Amino acid sequence: MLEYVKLSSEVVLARGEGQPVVALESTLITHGLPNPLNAETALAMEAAVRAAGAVPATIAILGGRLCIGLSEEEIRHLAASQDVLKVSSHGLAYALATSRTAATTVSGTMYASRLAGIRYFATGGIGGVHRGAAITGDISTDLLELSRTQVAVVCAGAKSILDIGLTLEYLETAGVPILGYATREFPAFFTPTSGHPLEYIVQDAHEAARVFRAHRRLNLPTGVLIACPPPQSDIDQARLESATRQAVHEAGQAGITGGEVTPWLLARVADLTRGESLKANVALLKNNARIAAHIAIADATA
Ligand code: PSU
Ligand code: MN
Repeated sequence: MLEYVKLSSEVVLARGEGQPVVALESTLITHGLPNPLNAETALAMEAAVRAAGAVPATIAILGGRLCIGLSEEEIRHLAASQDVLKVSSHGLAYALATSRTAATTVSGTMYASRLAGIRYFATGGIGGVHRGAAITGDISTDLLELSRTQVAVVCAGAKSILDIGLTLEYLETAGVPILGYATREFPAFFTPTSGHPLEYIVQDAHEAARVFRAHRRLNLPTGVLIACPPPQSDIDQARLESATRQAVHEAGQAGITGGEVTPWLLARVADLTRGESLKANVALLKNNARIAAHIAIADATA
């Protein structure tokens, strides 16, 4: 393994025993959720992976090392840290070469997972084409990484801070298969419905694993997106939509750009909904972690 990469002892052990590993990202800890909910959620995701019988590997850059698997202490420390760099695939080399502490986004975590030979990765929502991208040009590197890195990403679709239609068009052009996990519709993070139908539907973990195995056997270079509807929540959709519109408008007014856009919108929507969005967020993160573990196990035992 590269000099930059450090595997946790749990991950090393899992590899030796051929136990499936599920990668988890760290940007949702440092830039997606407030403290201390972020640490509790990250640990709950790890617990969900373990309860299903797989081994979690939360990925982050600590002291210039790409850590594949963090200890509870490292997660709590990261969760309480200020000024952590948010790195997508384009920031990995910089963060490592300059010995930074950094959280990896979906794209950064996908790349790291592939490097470490981890096939499945669970997150909340992927980045995508932002509303108003025709003017701002804001398209997440997550989409580019999905187009070129062969990792299965288990998510609840994309948040409505994004233009979901354009995000799906991008993925379609890029050749990224999207599997609806027991759903016929692309989920929109807080809600199982987005109005966008899916063509490829899998009924369970075994079917999802079979598709990703076939994808690998065919040597298709892209990732595969596995879209899971969020668990039921009583979140008020109309209120959420108006909060999202307001947040997107305010971000434009405030001149927020680049990597700050997504964290800014997430925090603003949480504020505007008085934290109502956070409960649903945590529930779907745990759900996705559990499902990713089930698929990884089905894949390993097929
Ligand atoms: N969407 C969410 N919560 C998140 C993110 C996205 O609902 O925490 C994070 C993920 O780490 C994702 C990143 O990879 O934001 C995308 O950032 P950007 O739009 O700057 O590429
Ligand atoms: Mn962006």
